[in-house]
Amino acid sequence: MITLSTSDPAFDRDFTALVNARREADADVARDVRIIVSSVRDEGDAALAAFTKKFDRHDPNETGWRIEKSEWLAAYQGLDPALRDALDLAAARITTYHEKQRPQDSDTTDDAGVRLGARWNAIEAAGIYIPGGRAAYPSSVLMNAIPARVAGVSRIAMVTPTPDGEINPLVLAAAHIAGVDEIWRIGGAQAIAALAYGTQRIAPVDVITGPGNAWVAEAKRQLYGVVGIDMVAGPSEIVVVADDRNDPQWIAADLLSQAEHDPTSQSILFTDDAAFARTVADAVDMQIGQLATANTARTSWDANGAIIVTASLDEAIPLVDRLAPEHLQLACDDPQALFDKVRHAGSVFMGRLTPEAIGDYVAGPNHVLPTGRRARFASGLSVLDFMKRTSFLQLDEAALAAIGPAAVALAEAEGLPAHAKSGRAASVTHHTARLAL
Ligand code: HSO
Ligand code: ZN
Repeated sequence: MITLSTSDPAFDRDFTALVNARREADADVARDVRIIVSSVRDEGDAALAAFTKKFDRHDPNETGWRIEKSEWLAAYQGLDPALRDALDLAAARITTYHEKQRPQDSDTTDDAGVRLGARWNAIEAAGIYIPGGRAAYPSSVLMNAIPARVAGVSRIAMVTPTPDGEINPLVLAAAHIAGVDEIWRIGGAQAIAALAYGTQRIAPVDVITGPGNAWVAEAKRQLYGVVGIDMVAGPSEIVVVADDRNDPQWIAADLLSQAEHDPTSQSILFTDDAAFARTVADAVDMQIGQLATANTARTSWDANGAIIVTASLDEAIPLVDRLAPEHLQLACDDPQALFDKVRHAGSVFMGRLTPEAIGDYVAGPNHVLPTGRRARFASGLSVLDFMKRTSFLQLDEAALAAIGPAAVALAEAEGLPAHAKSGRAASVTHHTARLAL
């Protein structure tokens, strides 16, 4: 963990280094993924089975490729009732929030008499990647599948690795609640390739979303264009802006909530009070040892954590914008005043009583958010990621006469005579004359 102060003459240099620090693995992942992707494209299920044997240590030809719906239902019914209620509440709230994202079609006629519009349609099939093992989060099943369902996607195929053949019942229960259609026991780059190209068993999808490790992220990057993707996701991160009238134990827990995700996660505190900064640092050190996730959280906090002391909370905001964090918590009396000045953040948690963890699970907005400064240009997962827009236009004689000549002029200037001829109909007033052309 580093401590910086804006009053330090070296601050700009140190902060710039923090902003530019790379926390994402690149190494040889790209080459490995290219080999996996082309094998699955060329050989289909045979390659998929071989990679699953190698990486997940089970053979889907023996353990089964698909998990049947009866198993999902059994997993749901077997849940502890409190947990089932929690998942149901989360699903209901996420659904309500995302329903408001459904876009409006448009259809207008402008002053020239040209009818112009746009119509939204859902994509046909979505593929959702859910990691296996430790990061097998049922909350991520809800966050990915519900927007697809709300968009009106016809088929949702989920892939999830089952290392050593072991299935996570919570993930199955969440798939049941979210209305997933298929679950395949495959993971890694090979699963992304299978979804993108299709195999003998698995029909291809149109868009792939969901979190994953460096191999999954790289496979999505390589297959973008064959399919649509939500984004290339990196390790989770949180920025907390807090004054000294917060409970330091709470702020420490907020910072650790993201540090425990991954050794490459990042947690940063901005505060206008140096003494409060020290209290929070002590609280983090105290809490960290008590976590079952201590090793991950400690590595993340030691390597990537930061506490930055500013002269005022206002002074923190332009610095936050440079980080463009995935999550931003504004723990102060007037979070709105700060929020008004924020331009780049994936999701903002306002006030002292809105910890980021609530948003991870039950508040409603999506927890799949741009990381690694991508909030400069990207947004969290939404219903729109599972939809696309078709524009349409319709002209009558008067409209064609009004705007056609300009098209002809531009077509001639571009040296495209067929375009000019096509558009020239505008110069004649009777449409039968166009037919005679
Ligand atoms: N904070 C993570 C999502 C998550 N947290 C899932 C808990 N479970 C990335 O936004
Ligand atoms: Zn989280």
